Amino acid sequence: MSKIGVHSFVWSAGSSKEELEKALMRSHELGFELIEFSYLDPKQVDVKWLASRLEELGLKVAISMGLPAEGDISSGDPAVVSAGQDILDRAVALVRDLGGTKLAGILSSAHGKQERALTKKDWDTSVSALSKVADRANSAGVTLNLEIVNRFESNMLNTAAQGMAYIADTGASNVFLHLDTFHMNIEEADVGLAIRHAADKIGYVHIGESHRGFLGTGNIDFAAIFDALVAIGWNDYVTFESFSTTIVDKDLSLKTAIWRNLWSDNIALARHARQFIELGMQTARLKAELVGKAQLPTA
Ligand SMILES: [Mn+2]
Repeated sequence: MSKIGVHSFVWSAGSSKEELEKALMRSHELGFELIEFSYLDPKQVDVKWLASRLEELGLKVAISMGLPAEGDISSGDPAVVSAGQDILDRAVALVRDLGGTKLAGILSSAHGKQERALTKKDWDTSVSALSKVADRANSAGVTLNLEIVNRFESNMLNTAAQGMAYIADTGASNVFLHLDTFHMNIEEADVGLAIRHAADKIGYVHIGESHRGFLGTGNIDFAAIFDALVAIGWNDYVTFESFSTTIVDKDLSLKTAIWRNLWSDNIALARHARQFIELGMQTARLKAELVGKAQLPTA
């Protein structure tokens, strides 16, 4: 069995009690074991209620976010860096208060297309700022999982190797990579090799298709990805992420350039994704077993 999660934006981009309850129930009913929410503002959302609903349903939770320009911890403006650290601290607290352990997403710089290349000074500023957040997250039992995204969404961490260098610079033991097949498909020389190379630093995984729609209907080589995950002994969550103009989040839909309608039936989409991932992982395990087994003559 694989541990499979789903991003709540498959269900809704809203954060009213009714929308959150619907997202929880749909995820649970379709057999997902984790739900990922984009950062929820505790001023708008009853965090205690949400934590108790997660517990009742036996659902694990992860929170993801992308830093805004005004909270870019790689900025040359100390006030902006400090604002970014506050945003990250609040997200860590939310993860803890919901009973989770993982904060994921674009945590080391602003999310969005940048107009200039990153400098060494920007890198060092970010490493130093994130290290301090990681320290505090450690006491809260929360890991920081840095999403590696494509060049149009960040000018900092575009490959797993860059992410590993960044993690090494922080010297922190609770900072990991958050890999996403959609982004890896754009930037990595070889997605399977990149997963193997980063093996012991991977903390969280997004499974998404090249056009972010139904899995298997784009051009991503999922067999190679599932093979690599099995080869590194991955037994943590993989979370299905998909976007369509059916569900619009004002901010994220613009930053991720969701212009096309890839699906409208989210139940069919999620059911298919869960089966696709389960079967893909199962097939990869069967292959690994076959190649590892020498059948010798016994007589
Ligand atoms: Mn992602």
